[in-house]
Amino acid sequence: MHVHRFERIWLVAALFMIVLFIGTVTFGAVVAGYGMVDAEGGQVDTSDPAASESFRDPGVYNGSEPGHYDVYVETRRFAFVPGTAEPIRVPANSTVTFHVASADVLHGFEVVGTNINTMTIPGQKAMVTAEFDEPREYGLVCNEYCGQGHHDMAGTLEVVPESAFNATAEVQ
Ligand SMILES: [Cu+2]
Repeated sequence: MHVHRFERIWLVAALFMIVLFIGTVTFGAVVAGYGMVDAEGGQVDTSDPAASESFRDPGVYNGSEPGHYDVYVETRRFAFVPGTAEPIRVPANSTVTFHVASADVLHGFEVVGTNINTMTIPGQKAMVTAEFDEPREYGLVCNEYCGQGHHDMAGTLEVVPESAFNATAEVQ
């Protein structure tokens, strides 16, 4: 059977792209550790996340070790609580686990400029752990379309110098 030269070139190119796409997805899942929100965080009651066993009142909490913090964030149309009305503040040189739950519909929680990025699926708590070395301000955005105010759903994460972090006032 004769296959035209151009057709052969396109066949090879298409095959190459399929292998490339499967390769990037496999790399992300196996090497880079990207994954779906799983059952690890436990379930939350969407009508009142704070009342759920696996959630707390939104805010910053001391973690299990010194230098570790747990930050509980509710995503709701169209704000992060905390994050939008008042910034989330954590000290530099810390390890922070974000526990994020939706109080209504599907939202996203992305810390701009980092690889912290998760969906917040109603009824399911999402967890992401990250280290912050340097004082810096980060933006927060929702990247799942959640309604007519979605484009306004943004917030701030402040990583402040350790000396400026008032642990007793800022940690619940
Ligand atoms: Cu949104």
